[in-house]
Amino acid sequence: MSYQKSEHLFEESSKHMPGGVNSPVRAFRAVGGAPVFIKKAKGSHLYDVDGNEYLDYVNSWGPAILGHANDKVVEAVQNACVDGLSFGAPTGKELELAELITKNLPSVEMLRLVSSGTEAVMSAIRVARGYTRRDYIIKFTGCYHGHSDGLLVKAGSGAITGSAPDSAGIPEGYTKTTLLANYNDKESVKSLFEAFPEQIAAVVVEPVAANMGCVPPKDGFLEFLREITKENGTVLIFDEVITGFRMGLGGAQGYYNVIPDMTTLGKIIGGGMPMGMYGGRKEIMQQVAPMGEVYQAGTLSGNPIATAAGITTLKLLMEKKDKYAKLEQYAIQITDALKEAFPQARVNRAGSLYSIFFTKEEVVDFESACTSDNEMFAKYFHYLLDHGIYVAPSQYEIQFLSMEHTDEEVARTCQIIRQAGKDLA
Ligand code: KE4
Repeated sequence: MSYQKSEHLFEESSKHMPGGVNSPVRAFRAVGGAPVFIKKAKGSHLYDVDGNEYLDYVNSWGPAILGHANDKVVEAVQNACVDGLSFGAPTGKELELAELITKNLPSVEMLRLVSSGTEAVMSAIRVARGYTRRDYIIKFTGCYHGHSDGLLVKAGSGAITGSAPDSAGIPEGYTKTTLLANYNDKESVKSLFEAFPEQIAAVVVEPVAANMGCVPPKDGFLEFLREITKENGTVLIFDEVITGFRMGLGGAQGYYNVIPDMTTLGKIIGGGMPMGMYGGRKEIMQQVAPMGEVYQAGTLSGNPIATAAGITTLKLLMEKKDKYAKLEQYAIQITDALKEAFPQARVNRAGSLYSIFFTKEEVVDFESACTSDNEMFAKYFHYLLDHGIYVAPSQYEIQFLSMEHTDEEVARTCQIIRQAGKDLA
């Protein structure tokens, strides 16, 4: 494969944008080499500027669950554009999208649309603090909830592979009310509630940790979080920016049947356009301005183009709901191939979410995830890329399937993975 044009674009982009990218994980820093610059995408395929074609297992980090450039979503966006791009005034599309979200996630009795997952989680935490009149929150080491100041504490995703997990530029005061627990470790949560009685506003958690690689919740962990937060008058926030409409129409809360007080969404509900959502119990959401005293606003919140894409995406997912089982079956096929190819590695899966860790340790939290051999991951990544398979360029991400992947493409992927196991041994 030639990557010449990508390398040139990367060199030029690096003069104008930090790391040549507009989001750190895209820079391939964790795996080395220059990122491939994408020219276009359709269905399950990406096409880079050098004319290389890839089977895509990143899918824009989740939004492209229907496959890229779905004809009906593109048509909905095109039709919306000719009526105006943004009004800064309410539209019926926001109501339609809100109704679709609540229909599939009944715990979201009331919601606010925003423009990113970061904005969604940042806002949800502010509302939980306003509702409880408490300051502390609990997050889990290695979980990532966007880049708002108070949450960039031992964060996952690109915050692991870039600089130290704690970001520069955040005054200590912004994070001293952020308490850290370990994922899948009930005792670490209990001890914080004992140390901060009646002071914890919220527990925010990825119901499947997907930003330290894929780390599923141990049996009973989510149920435990539900109970201890209820006992302490603490708001349980499920950050479903990845799992929402990915693990099924009911998200992770439907998959595991554990119902949070608040939910955040992003990615899929925008169908690839900028979109986020925070919502939950009506008595909590009524705290939000202009109804209540918690302020949050956004020029492009619920804009007519992103809502058009989101509405069409969710309606299509509701029509295709039987295909979620297919996504999970593909993930089982691929993870079986990974286990066969790399018997020394650990492969985690939750629904159709999965990732490989090049470590002999069982990976159940951030500490065990960090025992992975990142150099081996980089070799694996580039082997797949050179064979036309585009997976996440970091050990601490997961793979995303689309409903456009076919039996043949998945079988070919498994064959390449098995060959990688032989060639990289
Ligand atoms: P955005 O602000 O990137 O839309 O969403 C932040 C966010 C919030 N919560 C969870 C669970 C998330 O995974 C994310 C963002 N996910 C990363 C991928 N690990 C986005 C990719 C990137 O940062 O470029």
